[in-house]
Amino acid sequence: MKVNSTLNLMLCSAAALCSCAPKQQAQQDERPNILYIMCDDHSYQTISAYGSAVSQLAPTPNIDRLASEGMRFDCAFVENSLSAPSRAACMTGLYSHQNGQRHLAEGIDTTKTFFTELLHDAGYNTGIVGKWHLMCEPKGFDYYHILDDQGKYYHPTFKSNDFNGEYRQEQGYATQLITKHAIEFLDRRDKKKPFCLMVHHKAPHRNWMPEQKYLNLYDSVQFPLPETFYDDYSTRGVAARQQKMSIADALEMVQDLKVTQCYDFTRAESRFSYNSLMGELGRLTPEERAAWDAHYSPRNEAFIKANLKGKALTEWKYQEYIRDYLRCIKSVDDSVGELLAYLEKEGLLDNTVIVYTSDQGFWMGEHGWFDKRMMYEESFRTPLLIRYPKQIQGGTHTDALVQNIDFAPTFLNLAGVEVPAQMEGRSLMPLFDGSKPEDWRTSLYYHYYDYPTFHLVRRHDGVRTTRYKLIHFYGMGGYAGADADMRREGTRENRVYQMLNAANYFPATSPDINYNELYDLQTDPHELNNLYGKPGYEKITAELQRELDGYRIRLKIDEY
Ligand code: SGN
Ligand code: CA
Repeated sequence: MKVNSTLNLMLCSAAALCSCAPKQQAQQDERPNILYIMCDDHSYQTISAYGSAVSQLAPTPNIDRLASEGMRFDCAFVENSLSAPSRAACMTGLYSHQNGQRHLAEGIDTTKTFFTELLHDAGYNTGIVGKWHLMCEPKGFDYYHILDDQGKYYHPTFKSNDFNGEYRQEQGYATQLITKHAIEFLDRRDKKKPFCLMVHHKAPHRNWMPEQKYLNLYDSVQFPLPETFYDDYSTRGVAARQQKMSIADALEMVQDLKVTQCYDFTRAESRFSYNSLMGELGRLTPEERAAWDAHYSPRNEAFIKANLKGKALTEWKYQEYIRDYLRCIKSVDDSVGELLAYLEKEGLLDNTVIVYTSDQGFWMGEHGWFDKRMMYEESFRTPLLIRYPKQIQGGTHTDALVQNIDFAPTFLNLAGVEVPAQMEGRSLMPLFDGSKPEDWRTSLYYHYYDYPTFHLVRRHDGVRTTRYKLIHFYGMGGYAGADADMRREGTRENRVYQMLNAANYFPATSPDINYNELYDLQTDPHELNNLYGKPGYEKITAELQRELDGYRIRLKIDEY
């Protein structure tokens, strides 16, 4: 049994000793509440508590409060850097190949237990609002109010048990609506029970459409380029060179950068991008559309007049990409502020474990990229902040290696519920006091499967220790690299593949690959210098290979 059996007792006696706010005393069951806030694609580089130069120019004071009053995890990672796989790992505590959600368009194995089912059975009042993105009904929730697939920024459609499970369009901006529904859940919850509420923001997912009031925010700020912006991938294999994530080429002028004039209908991708933005703009009210045009039209006209080329053009794209992204983050930061204010007002702040995280990392121009998927740091690593004053001292941080499979065991542990033996993750509670148990893990396993699809990131798996990273890129190129699910007609994956193929998305030649990369994160934190096969690295390579093979055998990995 992985659970701390004295926990309930400890919490009950701690609660009995402290002088709580009147409203809090009304909660008879003193087990901690859980508020899990997860944004979609929020990079740690854009949270000011993590200290990057970009974030200092666009601070996130409310999210930072969770760090100054809680713990900042500096080595938090995902096991597969993609939305649905990450969410499936969070719900089940299992790696992708175990929970069935290896690809974006694949369905999770619904026979697997979700931690919310166990919390619910143990007497928790459970809710989820926002992006769900799994192709099954929310399991283990008293209440759900979830977006349709990726969801829309403006006037999105939600499915809810408030609407008898039907979809309805609502008026408003996604981040605000999700916050509103989260607070409604808290207001209406069964106050005799502890709650577990998952708030899953859509923002700041592509195509980064800011809230109206923030359209002009950061207009005059020039954001510094990341050191690796002009990476030439010279020490790396084909996967780093043949992706479609570059700001220079893959970021779409219309959909992503909102320059409506810059379509090129001879390119199927540009047609798609144009239609996509027009669809989004078609959702705006006339007033919102006027505010939108008042911001983007003069900017676009100036851009067209400037006729930028080469680096100047790429850097313009970077600035505009990052401005829109950070504007979306501003609304998310407001949302965190509202939720904290609500908990404070209700006297719930001390007995609620508040988690802030993302479904994966995101490139803010590092290596010249946007999106994620790769095992390189900015995609593999996620922000993670936990505030729980009963056990965590404010302003602390940890470098323990943690992963999204750890959430399910942590929440069960906090609730005093036994953690099922098959869950792969490990409760983070032993880290809360700032120490690290002797037997804490010394490496992490990662596996990305989603090829051939959007962004063309090749399949790879690997291990990361506190200092080194070994990555193995593998698989046949092009459609030959598709697995059975992708090939089966009628599957969502196959439809995605067919659509991309029709848009000439795949390069004429995509070689079959089978190669490794090795990085020393201490001497080369930006992962520019692949050391694999270099003299002097034989011993560490063999050690990491043994570690990787150990995972593959123990976890019964069936492809690599
Ligand atoms: C969409 C985006 C991609 C993104 C995936 C996955 N394209 O397909 O850029 O990688 O989602 O994102 S878009 O043109 O539709 O915006 S994830 O966060 O759901 O994994
Ligand atoms: Ca995501």
